[in-house]
Amino acid sequence: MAEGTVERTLVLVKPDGVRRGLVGEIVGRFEKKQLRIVAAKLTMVTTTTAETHYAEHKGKPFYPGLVTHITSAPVFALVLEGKSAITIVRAITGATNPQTAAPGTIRGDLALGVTPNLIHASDSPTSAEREIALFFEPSEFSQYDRVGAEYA
Ligand code: IDP
Ligand code: MG
Repeated sequence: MAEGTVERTLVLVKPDGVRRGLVGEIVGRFEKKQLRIVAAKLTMVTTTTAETHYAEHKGKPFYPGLVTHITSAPVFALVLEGKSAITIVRAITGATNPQTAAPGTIRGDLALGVTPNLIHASDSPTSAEREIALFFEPSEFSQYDRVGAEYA
């Protein structure tokens, strides 16, 4: 089986996750998978940033509620790095609708509502690059070796 290439992906623990006290639970699942946290912060998303971040959804019925939700309280933003990180993080996150997301995934285990579905995770290398640049400056990144770095 081919080893994946090292990727970076943006994760946002959405306001529902922060307000429910699930930052540790969510980040912990990614840490245990041996992905490396290379940047992280608690931050308010401005309406301008929300509209840029979710531009692909503009015009959809759920878009106004999505922008309202993501700007309603802080998000915990982090960049995770590892082999095939984008695909792995999406798999651990689970399907968009928590009511059909598989048990064992974060949304499947912990969420019920569709807009408040706990997490944003980049869906492609192009999205990841754009989204990481929207939330983080280059100076906010750290470099270090994880224990078990040979796998990650
Ligand atoms: P994703 O977060 O799994 O990538 P997207 O289709 O990119 O899902 O949608 C972005 C976000 O918009 C979702 O995470 C969810 O919060 C919200 N959303 C998507 N579809 C619906 C819907 O049908 N009703 C309400 N909210 C939705
Ligand atoms: Mg998406």
